[in-house]
Amino acid sequence: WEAAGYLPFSRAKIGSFFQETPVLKNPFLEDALLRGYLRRHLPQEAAFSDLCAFGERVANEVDGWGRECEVTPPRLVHFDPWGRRVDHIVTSPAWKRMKDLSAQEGLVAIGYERSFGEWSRVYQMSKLYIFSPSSGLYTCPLAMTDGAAKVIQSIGVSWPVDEAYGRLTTRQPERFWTSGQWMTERQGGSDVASGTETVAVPQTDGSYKLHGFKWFTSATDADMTLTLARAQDRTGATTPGSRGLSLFYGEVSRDEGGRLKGIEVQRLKDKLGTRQMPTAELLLDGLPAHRLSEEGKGVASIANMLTITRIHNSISAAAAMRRVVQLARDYATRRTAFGKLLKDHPLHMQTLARMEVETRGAFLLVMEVCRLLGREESGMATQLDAHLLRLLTPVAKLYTGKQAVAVVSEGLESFGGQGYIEDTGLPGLLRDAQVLSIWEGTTNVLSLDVLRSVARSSGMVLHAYFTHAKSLLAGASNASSLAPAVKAVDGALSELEDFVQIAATRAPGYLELAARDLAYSLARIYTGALLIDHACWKGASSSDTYAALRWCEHDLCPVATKQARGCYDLSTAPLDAALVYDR
Ligand code: UCC
Ligand code: FAD
Repeated sequence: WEAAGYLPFSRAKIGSFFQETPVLKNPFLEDALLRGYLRRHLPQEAAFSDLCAFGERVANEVDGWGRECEVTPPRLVHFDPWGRRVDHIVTSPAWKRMKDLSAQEGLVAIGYERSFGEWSRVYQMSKLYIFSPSSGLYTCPLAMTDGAAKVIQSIGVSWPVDEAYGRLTTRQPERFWTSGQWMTERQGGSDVASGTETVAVPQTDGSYKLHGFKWFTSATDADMTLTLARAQDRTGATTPGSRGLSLFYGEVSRDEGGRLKGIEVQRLKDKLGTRQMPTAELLLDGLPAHRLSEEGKGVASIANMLTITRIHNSISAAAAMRRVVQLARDYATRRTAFGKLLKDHPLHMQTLARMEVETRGAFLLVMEVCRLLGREESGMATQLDAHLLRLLTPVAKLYTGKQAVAVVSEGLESFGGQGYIEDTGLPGLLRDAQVLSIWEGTTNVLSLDVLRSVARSSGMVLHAYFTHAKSLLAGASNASSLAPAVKAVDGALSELEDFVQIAATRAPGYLELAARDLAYSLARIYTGALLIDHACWKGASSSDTYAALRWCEHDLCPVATKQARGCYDLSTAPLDAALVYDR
C-alpha cells in the first residue's frame, strides 16, 4: 500500500472523499410556483423568455458578482493622499456591475414602462425575486430608487425632479441614478416625528440648505436622496412633531475640489450583515435641497416610498427563503448520511417540505400585494383593491421578514456544519435576512401601522379583507381535496371577525397589545386563502393542493386563541414588565 502511494492521509493528501457542493441552477426554471403563478396571470412569451434568460445569467454570472460584493465590502476613504477631505465610499467593481445590470435589465424601469399593464409590477418583482439573493444586496438601492421614482410620480414629474425621474427609471446604464432614503436620525428611526432634528434653512431662491445628522443611510453611493427635515420659518423657528416635517430632494454631488457638497461622511457602519453595501452616518452641513411636499406633510409624502420599499423588502424575504430551499434540496441529492442520500430520509424531507410551504405562502402573499400595486398604478384598482393594498403592505412586510429568518436558519441547518462555514456563502443569507424585520419599520411598528390603516379607513380595510378572503374561498367549494383547508380558513375568518367586534368595545390599549398577533392572523389567514385559490386553478398541481393543506394546519388566527386566554387584558401589561425585569 505504502509503496504504491495509496495511504490516504499521508503528507499533502487529505483523504479521498470530497463533498459535492450544492449547485445553483436557473432560479426561474427551478421554481414551479413562480412559473405556475405567471402561467396563470401573465401568460406572455416575452415575459417568460426574459425571465428564463435572466435566470440563466443570475445562476452563471451574477451570483459570482454577488459573492464578490460580499468579500470586497465597501470602505470609506476620508482624505486624499495630500490631506484633503474627500469622503470617498469605495465600492467593489462587482457592485458597479450590478448598477449597470440593473439598468439594462430594467429592474426599476419595468415598473414605470408598464409594458404588461396591470401585471407590470408582478413581472418586475418576479425579476427582482430571481435576482435578489445573488444581487450582493443591490436590491436595496433598487428598492429606494423605485420608491423615489414613485414619490416623484405621485407629486408630479416636473422641475426640480424631472431630470432625476428620467434617470431613476432609465435602462441606460450611463444615465441611471440610484436614490437614498434618509429618514433615521440618532433619536429614533421608528418615531421619525420626534426623532428628526434636521433643519431646512430657506434660501433666497426658494431652495433650502439642510443641517442635521442622518444616523443610518444605506447604499450611500447614491446619486440623490429623499429625506425629511423641519423647514425654518422667517424667525428661524421650526415646528415639532410630525406636523413640522417636510420632504426634501437633494443631489449627492461634488465641488470642483472633489469634496461632497454639504455632506460629510462620518463613518461606515460595522454591520452584522448587508456588508456588501455601504451604510453611512452622514453630517448634513448645508446640503442643497428642494422641498417636494407641502410644509408639514413630509411623512405622508414619503409614505409612497415606504409602500414601495416595504414591498421590495417582502420580495427579498420570499426570495431568500426560495434560494435556501433550492440549495438545500439540491444538496439533499448529493449528501449521504447513514447509508443513504439525505433526500431519502423522510424526516429530512419533512423539514424541507415545511420550509417549502412557508416559502410558497410568502411568495403568494407578496405577489398579491404586487398585483394590487399594479392595478392601482394602471388605474384598474377598485376601492376594495386600494384598501387591500394599504392593509396588506405592512402585513406582508412584517410577516415575511420574520419568516425569512426562520426559514433561512432552518435552511442552514440542512447543510449540517457546512451551513455554518463562511465561504460557502450560506451564512451571509442568514445575516442578510435578519435585517428584513428591522429596517423599513420593525415588526411592532408595522403592526401598529396595520392599526393605523384600520383607524384611518374607519375599518374599511378590514371590510375589504374579509370580502376578498371569502371570495378566494368561494372557488374552492367543490374541491373536496381542499375541504380541510377551506374549513380551517373559513373558521379562522369567523374567529377574526369575532375578535374585531370584541376588540372594538375595549379600551385603546387592548388593540395595541393585540397588534402583532392581529397582523400575524391577517397574514396567515389571507395566505391560506391564496394558497387554496391557487390550488384551485386549472393548471395547479397536486403539490399546490398539498401546500395549501399543510399551511392551513397552522394556528391561523393566533389573535383569537390569545384573546380567549386574556392575553390582551390591560392587567397583563404590568405583569409583562414585572416578568421582564424580574431579578
Ligand atoms: O430603513 C430604511 C432602510 C433603507 C433600505 C431599504 C431597503 C428596502 C428593501 C430592500 C430589500 C433588500 S429607511 C427608513 C425606514 N423607516 C421607517 O420605515 C419608519 C418606521 N416608522 C413608521 O413607519 C412610523 O409609523 C411613522 C414614521 C410613519 C410614524 O410617523 P407619524 O408622523 O408619527 O405618524 P402619523 O401622524 O400617524 O402619520 C402622519 C401621516 C398621516 O397622514 P396625514 O398627514 O395625511 O393624516 C398618515 O396617514 O402619514 C400617513 N402615513 C401613512 N400613509 C403614515 N404611515 C403611512 C403608511 N404606511 N402609508 C400611508
Ligand atoms: P427603535 O425605534 O429604537 O426601536 C427599538 C425597538 O423598540 C424595536 O424592537 C421596535 O419594534 C420597538 N418599538 C419602537 N416603538 C414601538 C412602539 N410604539 N410599540 C412597540 N414597540 C416599539 N434608515 C434610514 O432612514 N435610511 C436607511 O438607508 C437605513 N438603512 C439601514 C440599514 C441597516 C443595515 C439598518 C440596520 C438600519 C437602517 N436604517 C435606515 C434604520 C432603520 O430604519 C431603523 O433602525 C428602524 O426603523 C428602527 O428604528 P430604531 O433603530 O430607531 O429603533
